[in-house]
Amino acid sequence: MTDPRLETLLQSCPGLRLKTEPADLEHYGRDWTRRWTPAPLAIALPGSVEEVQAVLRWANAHKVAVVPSGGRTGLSGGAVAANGELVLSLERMNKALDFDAVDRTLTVQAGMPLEAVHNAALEHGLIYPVDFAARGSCTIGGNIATNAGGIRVIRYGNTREWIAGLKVVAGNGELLELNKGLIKNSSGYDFRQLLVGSEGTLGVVVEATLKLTDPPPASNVMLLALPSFEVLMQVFAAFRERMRLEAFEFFTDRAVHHVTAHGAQYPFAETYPYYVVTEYAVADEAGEAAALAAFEHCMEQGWVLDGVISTSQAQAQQLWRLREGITESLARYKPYKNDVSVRISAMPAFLEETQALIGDAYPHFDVVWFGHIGDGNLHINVLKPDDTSDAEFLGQCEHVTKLLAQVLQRFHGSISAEHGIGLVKKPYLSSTRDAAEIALMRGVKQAFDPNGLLNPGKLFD
Ligand code: 2HG
Ligand code: ZN
Repeated sequence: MTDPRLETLLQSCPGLRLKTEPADLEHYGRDWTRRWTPAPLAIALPGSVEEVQAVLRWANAHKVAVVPSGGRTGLSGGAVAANGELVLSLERMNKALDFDAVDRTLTVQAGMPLEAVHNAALEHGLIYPVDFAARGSCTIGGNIATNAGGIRVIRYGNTREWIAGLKVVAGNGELLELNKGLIKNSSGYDFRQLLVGSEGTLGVVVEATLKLTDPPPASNVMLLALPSFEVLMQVFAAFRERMRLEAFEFFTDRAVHHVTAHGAQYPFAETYPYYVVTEYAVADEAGEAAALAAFEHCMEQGWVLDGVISTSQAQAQQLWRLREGITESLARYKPYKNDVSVRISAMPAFLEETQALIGDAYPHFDVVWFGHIGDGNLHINVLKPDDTSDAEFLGQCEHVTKLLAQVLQRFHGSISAEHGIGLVKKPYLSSTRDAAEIALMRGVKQAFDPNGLLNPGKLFD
């Protein structure tokens, strides 16, 4: 430990666990973006709320920037520490603290992995319904910081819907207890909701009281093959009208190409241009009949060319893997990611325009489309060809994102549906939020973090 500031940190917070080995600096200094070279000052691993407060008070006294850190599975650079910041990892604060059967809430420390939250809820016969592929590695604190969405938003909404209360250490080290688990609370500004999606720029979430709900009825998973992009929203409407959908996700043949090369099993004899994986409740025979009716209607219309329904849990998982395995299967191509949304009603027109834009912009690049189409959220991953340098590839992709941001602005959409702005989408924030709103955001930041030490450079400068 060479930096003298770290001695003073340990004096302010005796017993604080610190890591300074180069391998640790690299590991904790980056997220899944891999675009920036990690260069944090050190990694602090507090074991209590008091230690988090002590670290932030020390940071204010010494004007050291702090990057709050969960599972670092983010895709927007929100947890990157590339400028001598202190990484504040919540990984040791990973326990369930309290379950209340009457309130149906689970209070957990922020460093608890999402999957552990799922399991803790199930132990009480309930579910925490926000779910996505990174469940094993991401943490609930990070989910809150980005208002994470995922594959069940269509049924349950985003993380924001499930937060009954938060304990947060603000930028100056003060502990805030926000909403305290209340369902009704009309007593002024709801800072709990302000903290959700604030990307670590206003405070460090240290504890969360999560709402739980009843497990869903039994469900089936159906994989559908589609002839074109144009019919996608018609298929969605036909299914949504007839069934209780738990998920409705789409992907393209390029996604299938990569995910099957990565080990996923493909159930059809032929390949098709577009696919949907949908999960729906089948509480009784009527549920199954409705699913078949929707399928048959879509086949008759020519909107669906083929389909398979899961007959076992194992098969349901196999079908899900075709969708959930996509991000991992693309990682080695250093993809440039867009995560955009528009209102569902605007989706058909937006898809048409975006498809033309992307087709023109990247004639030689492998572009993989997938996402949460039922929420109006598209993921567009552009894969870097081996013979194009990182810088050249990034330059081209940034240029196209500028054009995409203009289209989004016209459609009143968002440049970040669920991954956050972080560093990656910072240049495009003004396509989604107008100047007056961004000015207010700066004012809020100033109020919560007067010295500008929490995750500086993320969201806006
Ligand atoms: C998903 O929906 C995640 O699988 C990741 O949001 C999306 O890799 C991506 O672009
Ligand atoms: Zn997603």
